[in-house]
Amino acid sequence: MPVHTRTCHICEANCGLLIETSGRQVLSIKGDPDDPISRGHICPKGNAIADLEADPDRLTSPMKRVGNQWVALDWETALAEIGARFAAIKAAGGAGALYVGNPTAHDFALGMQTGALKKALGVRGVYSASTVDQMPHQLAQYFLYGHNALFPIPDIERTQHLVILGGNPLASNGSVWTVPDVKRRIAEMQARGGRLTVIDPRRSETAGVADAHHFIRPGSDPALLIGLLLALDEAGLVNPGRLAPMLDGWDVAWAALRRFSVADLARACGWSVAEIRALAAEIGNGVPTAVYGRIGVSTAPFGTLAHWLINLINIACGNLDRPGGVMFSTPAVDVAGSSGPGSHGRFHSRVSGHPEVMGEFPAISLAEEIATPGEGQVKALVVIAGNPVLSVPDGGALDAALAGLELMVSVDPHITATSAHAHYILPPCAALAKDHYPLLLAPIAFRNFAKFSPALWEPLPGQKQDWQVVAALAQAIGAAQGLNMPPPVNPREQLDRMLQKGPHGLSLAAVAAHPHGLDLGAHSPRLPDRLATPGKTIRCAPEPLIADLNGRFAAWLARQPETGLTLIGRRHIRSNNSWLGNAPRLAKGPDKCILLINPADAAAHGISDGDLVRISSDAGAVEAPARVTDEIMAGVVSLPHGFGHGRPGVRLGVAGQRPGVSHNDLTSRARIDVLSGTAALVGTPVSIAPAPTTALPVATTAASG
Ligand SMILES: Nc1nc2c(c(=O)[nH]1)N[C@H]1C(S)=C(S)[C@@H](COP(=O)(O)OP(=O)(O)OC[C@H]3O[C@@H](n4cnc5c(=O)[nH]c(N)nc54)[C@H](O)[C@@H]3O)O[C@H]1N2
Ligand SMILES: Nc1nc2c(c(=O)[nH]1)N[C@H]1C(S)=C(S)[C@@H](COP(=O)(O)OP(=O)(O)OC[C@H]3O[C@@H](n4cnc5c(=O)[nH]c(N)nc54)[C@H](O)[C@@H]3O)O[C@H]1N2
Ligand code: SF4
Ligand SMILES: [Mo]
Repeated sequence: MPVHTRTCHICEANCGLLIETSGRQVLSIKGDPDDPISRGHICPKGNAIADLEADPDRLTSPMKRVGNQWVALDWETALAEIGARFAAIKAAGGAGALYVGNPTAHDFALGMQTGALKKALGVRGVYSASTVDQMPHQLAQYFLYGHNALFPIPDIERTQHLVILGGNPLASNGSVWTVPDVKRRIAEMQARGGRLTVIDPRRSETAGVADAHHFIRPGSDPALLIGLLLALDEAGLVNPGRLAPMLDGWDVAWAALRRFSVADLARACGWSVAEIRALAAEIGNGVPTAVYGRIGVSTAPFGTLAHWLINLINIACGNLDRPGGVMFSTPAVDVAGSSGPGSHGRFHSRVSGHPEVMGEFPAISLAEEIATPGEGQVKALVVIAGNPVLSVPDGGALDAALAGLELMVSVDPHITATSAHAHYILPPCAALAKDHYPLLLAPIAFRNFAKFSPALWEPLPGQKQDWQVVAALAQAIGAAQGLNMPPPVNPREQLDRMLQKGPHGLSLAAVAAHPHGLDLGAHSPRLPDRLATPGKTIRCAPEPLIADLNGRFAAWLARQPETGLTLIGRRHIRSNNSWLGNAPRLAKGPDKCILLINPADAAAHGISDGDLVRISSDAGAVEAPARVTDEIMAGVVSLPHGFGHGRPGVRLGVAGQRPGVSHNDLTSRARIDVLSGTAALVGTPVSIAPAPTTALPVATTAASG
């Protein structure tokens, strides 16, 4: 039986797979030992690709909602109707909007079509999963290095000390850091005498293999990070080395930081001054060290400040652009070298005046843009590969708002909590009928690599690949308004051009000649050339960051320590946001939608292990069973996101059997990192109580929006 080499499209790790097939049936999926990057690693989600291909709930033709019935349509009719309805809405003064979800980042061909769709919809700013995710990284990099896509990547193969704040790569398989087989790589680092330090309000799976784990109060990482910088300074350990001539505003940054005292900062993050000094002494001891922060620090009220400070620590210790520290990649397609640097505040959102960031509006502002009458009110929405009702704070408000749209189109294989509101669902074919190239992921990999995986087979008759769906949708919407639309981008040709222009001078054929993947080597120092700032300097004290530090952060610090219970999330190796719950082999096993609660908090609230708990916030209330465990710090509870498939209309047979509740029925649209527009998903103030014994609906949400 044929065995195909492939890259897993599900998460950022990009593991190499060997897929054995018979006809169009998947017989087995294994990790590819000859993939130079993943070396045979696979997680349960990679195997679940077989379930995704065979999912009986996957839609196979365009669907139109008529009353509460779904009616199958052919593509031509669906696209013509959508075009005509959009043109009529536009003519009557309504605005369009576009939300782009996470799987788009894993489909290079799809991402190439969104520009045309923006043009057809007439939108300037888009909404995407980035503002519930990594936008603070991008904004900090835009300020510091002059380009939002200049991601410093931990050099795990050479580092001697990896410090992880707010990331759990053993569950997530790494993020903004393509690092397949991460558990073994951590073990290899430890075997050569290196250390792993994890800073997390939960003793996560990654903390479980760390040499040191410290709890931290949710949302307080900037206090710790400033404390570390001040302690490095006090101990005489600030030594940027060869970076020193590149630093612009270095003294300005330090002057701003020195207004804070380590004692106040320590109190705010729940550490002692001695603990901060001890970690600073380790970070500053001269061995190659990589400080890395991920979603637990990005999706927090001071996400951009946190990433600025992480970069400053790496700079202060000479670990930026140093083997074994954090390094800039040299990918086969150089996104940072061939795209615009990004932007901030060129225009603002209509209702709340949020500044655009990298051409995006905050995802939390979509609901108000739909629900608030007036000129420019969003009346038509296209969602591509997204499930914002479950993924964006205050899903209840978005749920209510979506119901009021005049036209909603979802490009999604499933009827989900979000696409259930659509007037039309345009389903793509399953993943194995699509090409794969890690266009946006290879640039954030721990090593440079390239790998092209052609589709295993053609889409079934009547089905389309995602890029074809979005290209056709853009043409239909544009044509109905009489717009002069550019022809669709041919993904293979475009990728070939990008590879040829890239720093390795490759081509699609040259990459495809290596079906297991092409290793392009470890990262090498790139500064100052790689900087995209006008004078090739690192702008250490960007004015908006200093203002945020002196304003919002200082005010927050003055209020610390705050008491009261707060909520954080978590990921499970068998999940991927909201969209793998229908794979039988991932759904089986113990219930995952469980609230973790510290024994002290459980006792204080009269909650025992296994009890159903009612969790309430300003946004709403949900109920979930409790697990009492000291793996979560006192004062913090943890509930995973991506559940809540019990909402009306959802058609996910397997996920629906244990739908769970949505974390984002508790998160608030009011808690954001103002600079980047990114939602604060961690640290939501909540109260808990044993659930009343009378049967309640699984999820209830405060009516709002
Ligand atoms: N509370 C809380 N909320 C969070 C997070 C958190 O940590 N805590 N994490 C946030 C993060 S990091 C992210 S990235 C967002 C994700 O937010 P979203 O991207 O909005 O949502 P997903 O849950 O990833 O849903 C993806 C959708 O795409 C569909 N889909 C899957 N594969 C394909 C495909 O190949 N093509 C198409 N067209 N559709 C496909 C699925 O059916 C699903 O409906 O969630 C965020 N929300
Ligand atoms: N299995 C699985 N893998 C995934 C996904 C998934 O849903 N499931 N989603 C994918 C996506 S879209 C993304 S963006 C990545 C995310 O990848 P990661 O960033 O590694 O995400 P998490 O596993 O949620 O780890 C975040 C950690 O931050 C901690 N944390 C929470 N609040 C704070 C805080 O205030 N400070 C600190 N220091 N820590 C805090 C949490 O306890 C948690 O352990 O994962 C990707 N991979
Ligand atoms: S770690 Fe990520 S890329 Fe690797 S098999 Fe699992 S889901 Fe796929
Ligand atoms: Mo994400």
